[in-house]
Amino acid sequence: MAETTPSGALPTALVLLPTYNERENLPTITSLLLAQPNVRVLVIDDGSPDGTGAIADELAAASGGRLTVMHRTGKRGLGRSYLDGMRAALKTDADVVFQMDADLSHDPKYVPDLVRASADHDVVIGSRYLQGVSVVNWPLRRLILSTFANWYVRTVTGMMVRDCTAGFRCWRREAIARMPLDSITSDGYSFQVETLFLALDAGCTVGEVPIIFVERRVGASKISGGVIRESFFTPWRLLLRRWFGRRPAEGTRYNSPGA
Ligand SMILES: Nc1nc2c(ncn2[C@@H]2O[C@H](COP(=O)(O)OP(=O)(O)O)[C@@H](O)[C@H]2O)c(=O)[nH]1
Ligand SMILES: [Mg+2]
Repeated sequence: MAETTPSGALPTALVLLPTYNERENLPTITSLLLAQPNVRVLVIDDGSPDGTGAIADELAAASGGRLTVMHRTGKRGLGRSYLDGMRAALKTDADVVFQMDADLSHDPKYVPDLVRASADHDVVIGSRYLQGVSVVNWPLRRLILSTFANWYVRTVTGMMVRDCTAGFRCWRREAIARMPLDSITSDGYSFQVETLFLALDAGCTVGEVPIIFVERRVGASKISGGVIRESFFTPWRLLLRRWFGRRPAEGTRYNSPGA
């Protein structure tokens, strides 16, 4: 990471890594992440039946404190996991906080690119749709679904972001502190859309850097019909809340920025 913080130090990154049945992928992705200086990892496991949580504990024990594990016991969900992870991240001194899939679709080699771009933006998206379509190994059906979803979200909400449903993101911790985390209800792709929408409403600047997304080689996708249905209604729900919901006062901070 070439860029430095105002104090001259390298920015520290905390990577939030939600897992559900990722036992084959977790050791590889965490070793690639921890090979980078100034990167720490928080695995957020939802009681994976395949024992991912126990593997995460073993990796944590061997990490010298750079990898920690949150074992969630509440209702399962990607959005809920990220919200718990973001609340935990606010209590750390990390400069930036990553959202990232654990199935190696988001290559850790892009982490420095996103950190660098975070010098100019509150939120940086690892984007699949900046230079045409950079997705490898997706069936045509999935590609059409994702491209349509992005067009749909952009058209309804007016957000000028190429990849609104991307799950690879780098937030300045300070930007998360401005988010109304308790008001976020959606899961899956809608969670990505809702957080982006609220970040823009909170005055955050958003940048995108290109990545090549590679579909997982091992394990199974957890995308469900319910998640796709939710994506259809979410943009409208967000607009209605913006038009008719209670507006936060100028400069509202929802969360303490932490340590
Ligand atoms: N903690 C947690 N992680 C999840 C859940 N569902 C999916 N994930 C993780 O979220 C990431 C993306 O999920 P994936 O199934 O690959 O979604 P896809 O890439 O859209 O097909 C992976 O790291 C999954 O293990 C969940 O309910 N809880
Ligand atoms: Mg995946």
